[in-house]
Amino acid sequence: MLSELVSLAEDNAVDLTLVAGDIFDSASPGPAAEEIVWRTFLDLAEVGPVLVVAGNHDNPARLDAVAPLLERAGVTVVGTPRSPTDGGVVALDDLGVKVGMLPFVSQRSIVKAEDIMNSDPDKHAGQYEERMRRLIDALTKDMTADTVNVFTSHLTVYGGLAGGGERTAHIFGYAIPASLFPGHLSYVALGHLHRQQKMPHASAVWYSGSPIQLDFGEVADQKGALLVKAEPGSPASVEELPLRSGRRLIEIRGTLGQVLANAEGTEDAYVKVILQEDARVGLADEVRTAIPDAVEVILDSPGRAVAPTEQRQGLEPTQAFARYLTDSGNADPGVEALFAELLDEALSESGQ
Ligand SMILES: [Mn+2]
Repeated sequence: MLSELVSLAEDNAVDLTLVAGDIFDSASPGPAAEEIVWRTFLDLAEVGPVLVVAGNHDNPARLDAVAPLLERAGVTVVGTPRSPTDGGVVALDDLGVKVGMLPFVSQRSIVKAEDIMNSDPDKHAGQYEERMRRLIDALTKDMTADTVNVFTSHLTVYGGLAGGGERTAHIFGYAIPASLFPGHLSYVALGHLHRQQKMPHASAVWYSGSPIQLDFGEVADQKGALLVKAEPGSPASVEELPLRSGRRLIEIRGTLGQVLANAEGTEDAYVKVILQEDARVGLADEVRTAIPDAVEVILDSPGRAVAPTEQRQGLEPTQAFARYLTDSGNADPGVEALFAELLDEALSESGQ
C-alpha cells in the first residue's frame, strides 16, 4: 500500500505531501514498522516536501527526537505542539504555501488537572474546545491572502463518522466544531477518524481516513489518499484516489454450507466468519480448514433464553453443565466430554 501511495505521489507530481498523524500503531513501533515508514517518507521526499504531525498512537517525543535527521531529507515532523515561530507554521516559499502544524493534543495535556478536579465534565469539554480554538488561531492568524494556507492536525471534529477501528475514548471524549477552522484556509488536512470524509465547512476540511481497513468495522469503507489542488484565496478542490493494494478484510455470514460455498475468492484477505449454526465442537476448525485466513469465527445462533428448566444447584458439575447446555439449546455430548476432561485436569492440578 505504501508503494502504491508513493506511486500516486509520483504520477501526480505532487508539490508536497501531508501526513496527518497516527504514523505508527504504537508508541514503540518495531524496527520493521519503522523501516517501511522511514523508507516511504524518503521516497515521498524525492517527489516534494513531506510534512508530518503526530497522532495519538505516536510517541511525540520520539518523533521529535528523529525530526532533525528527517528534516535533512526534506521530511518535517512535528511531534509536540510548537509555537508559530518555532516550527508550528511551515512556510514553503517556493510553492507559496503556509502550513499550520498541530499534532494530537490530549485533553489531559490541554485541560489542567486542577480544572478536572474543580468542575463538571461539560465544562471540561468547553475548556478543551476554547483552548483548541486558541491553538488553531495562533497557528493560522498570520497567514495572508497571497499564500495557499493549509492547516493539518490530528483531532476529532463533531459530526465526523468513525470507521470502527479507532480507540473510542480518544475520539468522542473531546471534539471541536469545524467552525474553529478560519475561512481563509484553503485546505484543512485531518487525521484520526478512519473514514475518508469531507466535513461541513465553507472551505475544504477533509479526513483522508486510514489508508487500509484496520478492523472489521471498516469492511465497507473505500480507502485512499486525497489529491488536493489549491490556489491562494479559495477553497481547494479535492479528488479521492483509491488505494487498493492493502490486504482486504472480508466478512462472510451464513450457515456453514453457505460460508464454505463463499470461501473461494477470499484469498489474500483476512476473513471474519459469522456462523448461523447451533454451537458444536469443531465448528470453527471446519471453517479454518476451508478458510485458513479466517481470523475470527463467531456464532450468530438464534438467541435462546438461558432460564434453568429446573434447579441446577446440588448437581455434580458435569451434570449441571449438561443441564445448562440443554437449557440454552446447545446440547452436545462432545462439549460435555470436553468439559469433563477440563474439569479433571483442573481438579488434578489443584490436588483435589
Ligand atoms: Mn488517532
